[in-house]
Amino acid sequence: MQNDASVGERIVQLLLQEKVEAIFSQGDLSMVDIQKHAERNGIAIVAPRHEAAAVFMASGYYALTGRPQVAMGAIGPGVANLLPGAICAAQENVPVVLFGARRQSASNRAVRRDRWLYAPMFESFRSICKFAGQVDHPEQLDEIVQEAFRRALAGTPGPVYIEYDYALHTQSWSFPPLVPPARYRAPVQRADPAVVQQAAELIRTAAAPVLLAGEDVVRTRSHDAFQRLAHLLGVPVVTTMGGTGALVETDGQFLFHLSEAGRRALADADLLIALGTHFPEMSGFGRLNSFAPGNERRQTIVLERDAEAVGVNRPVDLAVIGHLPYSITQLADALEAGGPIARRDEVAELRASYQAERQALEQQIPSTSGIHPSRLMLEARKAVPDDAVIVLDGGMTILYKMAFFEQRSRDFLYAANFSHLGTGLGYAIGAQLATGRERPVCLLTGDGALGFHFMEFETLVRHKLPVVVVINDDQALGAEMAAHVKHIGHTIETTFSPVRYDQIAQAIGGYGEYVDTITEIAPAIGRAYASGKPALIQVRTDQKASFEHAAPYVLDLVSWLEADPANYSSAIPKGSPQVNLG
Ligand SMILES: Cc1ncc(C[n+]2csc(CCOP(=O)(O)OP(=O)(O)O)c2C)c(N)n1
Repeated sequence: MQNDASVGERIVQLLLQEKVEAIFSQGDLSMVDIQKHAERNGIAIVAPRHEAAAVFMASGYYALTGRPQVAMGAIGPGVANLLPGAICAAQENVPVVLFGARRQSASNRAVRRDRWLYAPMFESFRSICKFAGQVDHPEQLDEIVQEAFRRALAGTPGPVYIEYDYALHTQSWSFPPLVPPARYRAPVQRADPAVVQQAAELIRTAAAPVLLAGEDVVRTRSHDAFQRLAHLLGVPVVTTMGGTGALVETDGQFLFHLSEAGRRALADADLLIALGTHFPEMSGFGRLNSFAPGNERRQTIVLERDAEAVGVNRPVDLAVIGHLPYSITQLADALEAGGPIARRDEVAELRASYQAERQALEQQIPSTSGIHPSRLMLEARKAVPDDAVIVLDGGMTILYKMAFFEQRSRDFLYAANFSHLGTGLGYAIGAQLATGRERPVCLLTGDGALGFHFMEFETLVRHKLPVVVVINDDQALGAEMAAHVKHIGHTIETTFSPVRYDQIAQAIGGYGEYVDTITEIAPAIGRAYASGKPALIQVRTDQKASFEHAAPYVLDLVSWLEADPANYSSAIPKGSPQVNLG
């Protein structure tokens, strides 16, 4: 049966089939028909104040649901502003479906200068997205949207871009019957049982396996399956940064991979079982830094959905290709079917020494005249509910979080590969929308990071999203200061004037408090949650903390700059000006 509809309505029909629940876009004439039909069909429409943040919001929504959402920009500059968000989504392997309105097709190809609301952007998006398609005629629409979802979700996920002639989108066309997603893209696949069996045997014969959980465990919502596997094996568990939350850090098997205990577990391991990770640089590609000792004699199994990602960052011995919720369960089933598994006694001892190490780190927090950011994290941990979604943004703030703010919930959002500052508020908005307003969400952020998209606080207020923002306000780009002090002797453009973000939050309609004593941090965060409003707790911290005392693990994390042979600067003799990394 033919289906007479406008192009905008047809786009919405195609999105509904893909279970899209939110479109992040401002109201605009160039997408008016899409918005009209989206609203009629119960798709939430949430406007960002900057279109890059729309992409971050869609990414946050995906992180909590595993389902791609849509971001759109107004014709011309609105589309241009999507670009940085798209670049970040590509690096974070996030499937966001981007729609960009474009001037009428004839005008697009005309020889003209200085056109209004026009820039050629297709090639820019095509160079960074997994797919980019142009709709010049209604008949092309279905296949382009289908290809966009197919490519966004196949293999390693990523953003896709659909550009459409804006004059077209209000026009009607007689469309063919809708084809359901199951008929135009392959369902997720189970792993080959024979390979799963091989993996189970390798694990059974290993003396000391270690589990490494990556971002895909979290993104595919495989927490239960992973926890079952981890508890079945009773071996140490480390996670990549993006895999934070795969196993809560209160679990007796969790060790931070840069801690002494984590390093010891890795050094002793004869088998690394890596799940849903490409071995990111921040985790030493799975072979450098804490993964280096014993690496040559260690075997590696990967559970991965994308065959193309296997063996790139480090060699592997066995690849189990399949959708993680299936493959992890298949592996756990195969292990269970093989009879009881010998427990490793060292885990309890490693965990005890890990906890002692964390306590020692707390004792080593220097006393500073202002609040040390480490203390901020310890105090925040007391007041942020255990089940809160934790969103992170900033520079040094990241390290303070890792060392002093224990991850007690399964949900953690951070641009772990690209480290794109300014993602935090958008991620938090998407996460809060996806989980509903009852679930606590906390954004821990540097003041620099917050500044990139601070007006999104108004988006929180407009949509009554009770995110609690906690600012590590050192009035600086803290992470940049050490290099400046060391290299220049002073800092250039790394500090900010004092800003009362709490008062701005109040003026926008949220809850705000300014805190400059340690004992007030936790009560203020408690009051923020009790307010039920979007809230902002501004904690004034010591500016010098970031460069006078190195944050825990900072040297390990930056050591990748020197450790990777692919980084040719390490071939230049140390001390020469070119390699002064600050
Ligand atoms: C969009 C973007 N711009 C610049 C950087 C480089 N950068 C990394 S950390 C950092 C400082 C961040 O400052 P802040 O958010 O205040 O956190 P702090 O280091 O003080 O904890 C900068 C500028 C980046 N990662 N992303």
